[in-house]
Amino acid sequence: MQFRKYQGLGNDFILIDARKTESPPIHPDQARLLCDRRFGVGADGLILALPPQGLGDVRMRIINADGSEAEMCGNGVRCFARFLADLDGATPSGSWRVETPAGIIVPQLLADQQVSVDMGEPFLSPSAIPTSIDAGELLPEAWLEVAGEQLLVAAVGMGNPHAVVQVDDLDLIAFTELGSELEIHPAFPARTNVHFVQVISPNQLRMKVWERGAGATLACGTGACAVLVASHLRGACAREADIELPGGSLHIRWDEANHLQMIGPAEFVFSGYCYLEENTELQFTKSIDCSTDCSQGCLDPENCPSASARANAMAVLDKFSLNQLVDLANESIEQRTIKRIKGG
Ligand code: ZDP
Repeated sequence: MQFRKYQGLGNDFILIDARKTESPPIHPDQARLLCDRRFGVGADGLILALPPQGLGDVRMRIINADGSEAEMCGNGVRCFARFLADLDGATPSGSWRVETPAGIIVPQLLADQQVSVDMGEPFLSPSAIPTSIDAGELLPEAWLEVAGEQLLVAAVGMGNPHAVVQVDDLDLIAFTELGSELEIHPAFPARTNVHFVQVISPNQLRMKVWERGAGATLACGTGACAVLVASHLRGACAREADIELPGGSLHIRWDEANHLQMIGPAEFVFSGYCYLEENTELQFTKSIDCSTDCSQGCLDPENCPSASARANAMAVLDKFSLNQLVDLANESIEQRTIKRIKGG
């Protein structure tokens, strides 16, 4: 199977073109293996291009490094646009209507490897995020105990869930402990992406990302949008800001139509081929049940499971006399084991 690797601000993805296939050619376990940085290709997630099911040009599925599925992926959708352009050439408008579980998202190619994306509207209703935190006056927000600390956590949905925590100094927080615990906090039933934000000025924010299903990553596009929304509603920044992430900067604007507009880079890294071992699930759907599938004749004589079972049975029959076989059938496993231990 051929794949191409892309990255946006160091948030990296394996992309696979499956637009000509009916069903996804990859199982989540295989995606996890491919994303592994030591046993696989290495990536924060794997993205499949699939045939559209609705009004879009193409459909995108995102599998996190841990094999879980995400509804949306901001850096991923920029990489997705670059991937489609590299495979097919850009469309005249340089944009595509991409179907995602979070709705139709429209990336557009710009100069200098940049891509802008209409990321749609933010979700602020608790059930849509989803979170059990109550919808406050402006946004769902609550003090939660996380790794022994009290954190004021805001919840924002961008198709996928985000928790936003404002801090005075990003360099002084227990990032890994807080991120990993907040990811699985019961207030977020579908788990959550976690972001810590430090306000530098009304048009400049710094953030650190702990991604659901991927851990610490260098950037998160949906997360940067969620951070801008939460920070603006908290009165900490304007409707438009540069957001500095460990992997570089994203420009985010919350426009008059309530849509988030994101601009950032997406770059090709390398392409390759991989051979995927069949996993249990795929093997299971392919395995033959002789008693039903082979009524018209053996479907796979080379690997017929009942042929080897028959051969074993014949070998046993050849080895024993009829009387020995009757004894064998009448002995319990326990008796046979005792006999074997005693060397009988
Ligand atoms: O929601 C999730 O499970 C995320 N891990 C999906 C990936 C989000 C991403 N970092 C982004 O840029 O939006 C790719």
